[in-house]
Amino acid sequence: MTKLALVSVYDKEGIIPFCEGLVRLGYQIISTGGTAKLLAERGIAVKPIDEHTGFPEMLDGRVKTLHPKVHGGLLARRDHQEHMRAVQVHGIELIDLVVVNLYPFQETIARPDVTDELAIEMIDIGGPAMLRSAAKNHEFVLPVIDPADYDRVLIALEQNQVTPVLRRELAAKVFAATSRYDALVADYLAGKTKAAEQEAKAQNGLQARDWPGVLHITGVSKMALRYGENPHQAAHFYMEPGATTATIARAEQLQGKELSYNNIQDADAALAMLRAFDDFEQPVAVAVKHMNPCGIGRGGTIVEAFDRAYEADPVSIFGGIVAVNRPVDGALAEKLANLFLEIVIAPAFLDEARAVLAKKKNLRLLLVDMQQPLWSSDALTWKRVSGGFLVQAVDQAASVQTADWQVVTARQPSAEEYEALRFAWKTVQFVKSNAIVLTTANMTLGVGAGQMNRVGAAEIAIAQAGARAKGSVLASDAFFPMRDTVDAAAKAGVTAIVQPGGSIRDGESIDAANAHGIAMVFTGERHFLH
Ligand code: 93A
Repeated sequence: MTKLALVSVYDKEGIIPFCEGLVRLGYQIISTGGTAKLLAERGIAVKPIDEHTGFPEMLDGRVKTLHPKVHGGLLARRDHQEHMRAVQVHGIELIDLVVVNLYPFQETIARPDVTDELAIEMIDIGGPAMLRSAAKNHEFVLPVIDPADYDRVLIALEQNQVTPVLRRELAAKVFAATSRYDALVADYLAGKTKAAEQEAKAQNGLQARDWPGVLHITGVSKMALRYGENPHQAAHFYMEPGATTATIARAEQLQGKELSYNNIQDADAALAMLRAFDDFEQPVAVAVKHMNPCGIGRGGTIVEAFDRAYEADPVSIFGGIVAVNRPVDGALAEKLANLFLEIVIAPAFLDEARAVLAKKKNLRLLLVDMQQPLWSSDALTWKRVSGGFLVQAVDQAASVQTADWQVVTARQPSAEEYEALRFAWKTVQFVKSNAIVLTTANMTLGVGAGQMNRVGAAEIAIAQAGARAKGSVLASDAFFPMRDTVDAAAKAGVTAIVQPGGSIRDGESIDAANAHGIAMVFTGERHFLH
């Protein structure tokens, strides 16, 4: 039996090749006015909707597809005898696939010349109705709302791979989109136009379907966030289809308030830092504020590691995010519950810990699989700039191989200093540039982040470490342009330094280190983080 596809799209991009593919697969296409006209012009066999329903498109197009021959064909259960008898009696043909995208209400209300009449006319009624019917009956009808899905739907049809999972995903996408559409209409009618316009702008700037071409991601799903970095910024969270439970996108939230935009960013930074210490094969705890580590500790137990992360900076951890690489037990939960924290991330929470933390209703607990890798080896990261995107490979903190390091001073680091330098070098990679950290082998002591000059970052780290700076080591994310940081470190009592090297003035910094009896190593690898 011929399969029927109902195609009615406002945004006609990509529809020609999709329909050509459907025809190749034996579909007969039924279509509404503008879409039918375009398809016919391009030589695609198409039956106009009025011929199919036996009823004209009317009321300026307000009634085109709102007809039992359409909705009966979409909603009838194929495994239901009565349904099948009813469609036969009434001459209703079954529709197998629906391709619809809606009148652009968002874009319309964002137009500077928008009138109320125009906005109201752009409230799509028939389109959402068809999509919802198809999505409800997705077991038998495939609803396609997003042009970004055309290719993979076609491939799935060609290969006979239309799985229940795909059907459900497409159906969920419909209801997510139509509910959002209705919410915008409601906002508009309620006079909340500013919010609606902002939403429209954010959507225009970030259409999921723009992404595949740029970033080779298909099937991205998105979640609306209450707002972005600040309340006046609309925001969404786009989630890659292949994301694993090792990622923030697929972390399981066990309790607490909904994640905010800043929460997601900070949690992601915390998780990346934590996982970077995998090769240390020890319990590690990190505390994060504004995507910088305020304390990182390691120890024989997770409680010891956390105590160190806390002691590193007991002030900044307030309102922060804690990530640990071992299960949270009752003892750690008690400590966490005594603090104000936004999120705790862990590979497991023991029942005793859940009971303790349940009292902190707002505290978000995220369960993350730490057995799987966080990143694939070819993972990309991107940043929006005016007029485009910058895309680059993720800076994946490789295991710290001191064998690759080059000692540039007369004095070699001692074994203990080496261990501390490894810890410091790993840490500094996760601090915003310019970055300087002071650490022992087990904890951070001072973190100087995001300064415009390097010695400024060093001064902050040294001041924070205070008396603890004596006997510590220092790491710098990029080379020293002059000797001032080495001098400041020596004055504070730092005994060893790790930095990439590579400045034309390296000689001056090496001389300074030698003069102060500091052991210094070059890694040859820079880790800017902006
Ligand atoms: O005016 S409607 O709400 N009434 C309808 O019966 C209807 N059927 C399809 N809008 C309707 N549509 C919409 O028309 C679709 O959602 C799609 O956006 C658009 C396609 O129209 P055309 O094929 O004439 O360009």
